[in-house]
Amino acid sequence: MSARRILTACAMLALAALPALPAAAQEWRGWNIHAADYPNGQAMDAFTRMVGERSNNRIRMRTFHSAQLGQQDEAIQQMRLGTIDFGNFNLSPFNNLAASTNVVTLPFLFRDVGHMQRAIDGVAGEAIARELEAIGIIALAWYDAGARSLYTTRPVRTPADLRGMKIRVQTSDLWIDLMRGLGANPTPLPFGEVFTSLQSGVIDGAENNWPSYESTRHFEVARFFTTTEHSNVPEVLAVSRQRWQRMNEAERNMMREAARESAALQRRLWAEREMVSRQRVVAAGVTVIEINDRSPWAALMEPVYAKYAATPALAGLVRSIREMR
Ligand code: GTR
Repeated sequence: MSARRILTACAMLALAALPALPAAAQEWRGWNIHAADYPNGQAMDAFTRMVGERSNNRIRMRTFHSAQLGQQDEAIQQMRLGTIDFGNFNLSPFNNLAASTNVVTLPFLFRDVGHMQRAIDGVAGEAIARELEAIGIIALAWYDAGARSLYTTRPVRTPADLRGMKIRVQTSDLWIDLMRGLGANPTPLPFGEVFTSLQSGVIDGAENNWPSYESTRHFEVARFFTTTEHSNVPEVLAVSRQRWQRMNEAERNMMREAARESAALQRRLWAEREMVSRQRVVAAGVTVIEINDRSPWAALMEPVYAKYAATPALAGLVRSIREMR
C-alpha cells in the first residue's frame, strides 16, 4: 500500500470514529419595527422559538425589536440583499415595488377584518406572494394591522377640515395620492420620526391603527383621533429569498407551518391589543371623533382606484375581493 493510500485510509477511519455532527448551525437576524411586547413582537418571538425547536436548534433566529436594524424601507432593501434574514413588514412600504400590494392598501376596500383576512389568506395573498418572491422576499404568513385612522393636533370631522394640514404618510405613491385626495398635504416620513415631527410642528397629524398610535405615544402630541378607518392594509411575516434558496423542502414546510401558527397567535393578540390601546388613549384624555358615515371620505378616493388598480389583473383582483362573502 502506498504511503498516500495509508494516509487516506487513516483519515477515513478517523472520520468514521467521530460522532455524527449536526449540519452547521445558522444564525438568522430578524427585523421588527415594534417593541418586543407588541403583538407582532410576541408572535415573531414565538415563531423563532418554534423554528429553533423544530430544527433541533440548527436554525437560530433572533429578532431585533424596536427598529434596531433600521427603518422599514432600509430593512426591506436589506432583506432583498440578504443582510437581514427575516422580518415583519407592513405591505404599504412595498407599494412602489410590487403593484398588487397597492390593492390591499386601497382605501375603504375591506368591509371588516374578516373580509381582509379572507382576501389576504386567499387570492390577494397569492398574488402578492408571487410578486414579493420576484423581488427577493418570501412571504410566509400574514399578520393583522387593524384599520388605520387619522390623528391630528387639531380636530378633524370632515375632509374639509383636513385641507392644508400636513399629514405624515408611509413612503408610497398610493399613500401620497390618497392623502392628497382627502385634501391634506401628504408628508412621507419614516415611522421613527413621527413623534418628534408632531412635537415640533413639522406635521399636523399622521394616520395609523390604535396599537401604533398608543405604543409610540403619538397620542401625547396628537390629541384628536378621527375614526376614518380608511385602510386595512395587512402585514407579512417573511424571509429573505437568499436564505430560502438554501433550504430543503422539509425545512421550508416546517418554517411555513411555524409562520402560520405565529400568525394565528398574532391575530389573537392583535384583537386584544386594539381594545386595550383604545382604552389607554381614551383614559389619557384623547378626543375620539367618531365617523359613522364614511361615504363623503370614500367618494374622494375614486382617482386612487383609477390609478392603482388600473391594469386588468389589478382591477380583477379588486373585483374578486369585493365579491367575497
Ligand atoms: C404600523 C405598522 C408598521 C409601520 C407603521 C408606519 O401600523 O405596523 O410596520 O408600517 O405602521 O406607519 O410606518
